[in-house]
Amino acid sequence: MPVAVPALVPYPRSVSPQDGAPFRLTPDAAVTGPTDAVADLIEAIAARTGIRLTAEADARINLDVDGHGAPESYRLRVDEHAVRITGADAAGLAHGIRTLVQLLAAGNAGWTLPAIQIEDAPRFTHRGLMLDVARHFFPVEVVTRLIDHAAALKLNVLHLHLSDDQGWRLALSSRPELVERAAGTSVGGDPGGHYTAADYRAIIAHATRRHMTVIPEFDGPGHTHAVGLAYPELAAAPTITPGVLDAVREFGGGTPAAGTPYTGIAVGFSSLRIGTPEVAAFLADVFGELATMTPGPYLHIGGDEAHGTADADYAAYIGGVTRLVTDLGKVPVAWHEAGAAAAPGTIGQYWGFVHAVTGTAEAAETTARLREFVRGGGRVILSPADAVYLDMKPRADAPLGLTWANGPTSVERSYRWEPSRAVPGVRESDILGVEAALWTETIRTREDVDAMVFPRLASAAEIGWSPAEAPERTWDGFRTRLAGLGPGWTAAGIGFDRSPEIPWGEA
Ligand code: TNX
Repeated sequence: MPVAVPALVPYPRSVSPQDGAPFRLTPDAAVTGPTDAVADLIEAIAARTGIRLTAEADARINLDVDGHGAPESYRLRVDEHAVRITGADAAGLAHGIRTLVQLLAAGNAGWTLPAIQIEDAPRFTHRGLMLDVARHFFPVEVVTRLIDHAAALKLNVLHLHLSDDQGWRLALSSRPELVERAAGTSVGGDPGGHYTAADYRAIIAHATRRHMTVIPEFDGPGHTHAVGLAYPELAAAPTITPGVLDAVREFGGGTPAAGTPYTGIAVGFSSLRIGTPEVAAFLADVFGELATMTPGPYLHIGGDEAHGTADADYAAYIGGVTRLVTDLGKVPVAWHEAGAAAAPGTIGQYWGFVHAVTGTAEAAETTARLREFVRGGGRVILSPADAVYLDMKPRADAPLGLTWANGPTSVERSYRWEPSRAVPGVRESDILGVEAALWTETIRTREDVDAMVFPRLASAAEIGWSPAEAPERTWDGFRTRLAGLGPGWTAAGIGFDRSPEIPWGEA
């Protein structure tokens, strides 16, 4: 009997269940194809089922790459006798393998795959996850594991937020004092940490194996208190706004003071001393070295919440840094505030709300800024905070997380939004993609990361990958399919949030 709707997330472009018996996965099935993909499939199937296939020319599971179709697309066919996955490229083949793993079902006949034909391709080019390693630091193993689980949902970008008021997290040989003096602590006085150049290479190598691009971010001109610990002459005195005092009252951590590590969670008080030759030399060193260390096309320059920077200085900074990055041969990415000042071609990252983009003066300004990126030939990454900020509490009584983005973000809210309707005047073709973000003010451990990222990352994954209009693209359809991912997540040791919105069953 054909399976009605298989538990696939993100849902593929076209799924055709076939009549006919399922494929029984037995240890003698064997697999053939490109070496990396064969190894990937063997590992993924072993992790899920305990069955370790062998690589043999005469195999019943065939993998190949044929160069036909959109980037990252694939075709998958299963019948009683054989499985074939054909990728347009190596990334497409890897996505097909992830789909195959989601199709595996355990029953009386052991592990089987339903007879099925799937044709699939992503809706958006950019499907990302941002991890803030500045508010709390996470070691390489946590990051590589997250890469694996994000790639399983067909994400293809890892954005690392590598610096903030609380710490600088990447060693640079041009500026060794940054990690010597500004990486020792995290929010709440927790231990800090940093990546060596070798660690950074290891993260990139792992991401590359998973067909993911790493985008590193050095945030400025705000979010730079830590820079002043290493180089006092580069930092302006903290600007203590009423908003900063409110945050100090609500969350503690003390008032930021120059030269002292900051362990609270207020934002918007720090600024580089723009216009000085020292700052210009610093930025040239930092972005120059980062460009050399990073094989991917993008460098993120931050640009958010610079409340301690005068408008003219802010514009000068954004213009200068985005030109610097462009001259280094990379494409700059910036938070949406930077729109009016960024060099042509800069990608804008939107972090406003899904539903608050009309009406207020601030919303109108944000919209105008996003259009500026597009006018300059850049595109837009959508990270609406009340849908894809994974640091928002999943429920009011959840132990971890913040609530500023319009209260808690349920799984349903993380799923119910449509990119092409998020920002007036930003059309489908202006959108590079979707990126979920895990800020880590309240997130301290790998277990915390799991509990906040899963299951809501799956919503962002489906919104970034799946076609907008499909019968399965409903909240009810999604929550049922999402429940089907539970057993695989449990087998992989992911401590996901067992949200009561999802019919998890025994998984
Ligand atoms: C806003 S969104 C920030 C971050 C915080 C986050 C907490 C954005 C570009 N900036 O500095 O960590 O809220 O949710």
